[in-house]
Amino acid sequence: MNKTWWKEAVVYQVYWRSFNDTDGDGYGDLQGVIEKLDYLKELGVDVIWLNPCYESPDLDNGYDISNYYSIMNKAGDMETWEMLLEEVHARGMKLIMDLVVNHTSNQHPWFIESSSSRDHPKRDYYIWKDPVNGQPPNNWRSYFEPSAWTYDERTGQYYMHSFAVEQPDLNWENKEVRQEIYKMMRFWLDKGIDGFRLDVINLLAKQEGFPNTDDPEGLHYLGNNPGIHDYLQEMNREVLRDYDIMTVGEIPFVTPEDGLLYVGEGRQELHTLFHFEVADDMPSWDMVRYKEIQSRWYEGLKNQGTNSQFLNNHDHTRQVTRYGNDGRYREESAKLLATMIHTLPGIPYVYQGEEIGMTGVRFDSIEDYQDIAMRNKYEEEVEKGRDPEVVFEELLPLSRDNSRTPMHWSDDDQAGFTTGTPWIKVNPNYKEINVKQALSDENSVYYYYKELIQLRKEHPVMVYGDYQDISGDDPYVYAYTRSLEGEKWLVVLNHCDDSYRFEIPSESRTLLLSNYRDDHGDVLRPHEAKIYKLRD
Ligand code: ISL
Repeated sequence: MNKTWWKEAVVYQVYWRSFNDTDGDGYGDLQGVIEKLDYLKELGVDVIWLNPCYESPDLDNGYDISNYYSIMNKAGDMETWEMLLEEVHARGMKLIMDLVVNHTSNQHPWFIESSSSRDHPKRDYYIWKDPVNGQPPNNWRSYFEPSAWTYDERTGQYYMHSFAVEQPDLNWENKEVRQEIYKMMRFWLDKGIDGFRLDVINLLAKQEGFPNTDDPEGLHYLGNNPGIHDYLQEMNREVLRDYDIMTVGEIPFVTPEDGLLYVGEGRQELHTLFHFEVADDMPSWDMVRYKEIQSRWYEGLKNQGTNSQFLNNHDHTRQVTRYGNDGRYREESAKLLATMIHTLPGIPYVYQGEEIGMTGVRFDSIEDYQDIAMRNKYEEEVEKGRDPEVVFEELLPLSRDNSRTPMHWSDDDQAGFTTGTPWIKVNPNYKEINVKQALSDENSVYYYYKELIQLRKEHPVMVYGDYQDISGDDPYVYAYTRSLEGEKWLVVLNHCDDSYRFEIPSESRTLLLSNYRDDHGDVLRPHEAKIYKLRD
């Protein structure tokens, strides 16, 4: 497999609206990102993934775009965005943008024109279908609605939306749409960005004939349909291959076999992907299942494609809460999870705040939650007559707002995030968990991340090494080797609240990094993580 800059990168995800607010409107902004670039540079990350900041009515936090060529007022303006790109590059880092082209906002001029009449030239920029016996064209639901179809009285047809009513799906069968998207992609690439994170990119192709499904709740029918690879190979031919960039596809429902079709080095489609066999399909920690997933993806992509490693993002609850221990062993657990993400095969992603061990949140009222997905689901379930309290408790753990509360910079008011009223409440534990505290504590999660990232930079074995799980079906310990050209490393992780004995191979070994700063050999302490170099 050939070596490239993006395979060796550590990516930091900036959810700008919750990152740093410099104008006191309660939303983070691009100027706020600029002011924290030295912090990110010091951490050691190479690439910044910026969530969407394009003009938008902002119903789905920027994933409902009304103008691909301008910047949302809350975030700033094009001049500030260009300054951000310049400052990122000045520090030797790279910037990838979020590309949201499965759908637009219903406020996008294209949709306003398309929905104005059946005969408008842009009518089939979107997916319009006649009612069937006065009902929606089929029984598909969407991620955020009971039906994937909304009826438009004016023109007497339904339009399709894989997400909210306000997020109509683009019709990728329409060559004009595809050319418009490729033109927009070149606009941003020609400004000098270093790639894209492609939002639900496997949903672009819809099932032929839009047939009913026997599993409306499963949503699988929305993705990986025939034609998707033709679109992505055309996108590669028309745009991507002309630039030295990184592309990472967000691909729900994908398996390793399918994944290779998207990111195989000979496929001329995308460079790498996010799969969701953990984040979407594994509600809580299951070590044996996690190991099986890791081994299956390693074997599936080995020497042909590049995976990503992450356990949280702006859509998924913070990892130390969901998959670790955010109480007594919060710091040890945060460091253990980081060790895993940064030493398993694939590009590691750091979601803002993860590097200081930020946790999920619990608000007491649905009114405190802003996420359209959670609020729509709450209404949908309560409208069925279910007890609102039961529904609320059910939705809490996986609410996307768990990971969207503002970044904790200090123990000042609003965690130093804003001088105004934050768009979403700050997690009350900011007094204890914040960057200022982390920087003053040599044993903090922050400095552990910094060491981990530095270790990866200095040792190609972490990027290109073979992987071998040596812990089998042990329910607590995950131990695996990474090997490259004679160099062999061993990672040992005790994902458990108790001490646990695990026989470490007796080969000669040097401890390179541990979250306990010393080594008790085969006796692994709660949430202990160790990286050894076994031999030169
Ligand atoms: O949020 C999820 C489950 O909690 C994910 O399934 C997510 O909805 C899905 O992966 C698609 O996410 C992407 O597209 C959405 C947007 O709301 C998400 O923020 C984005 O990451 C629509 O653009």
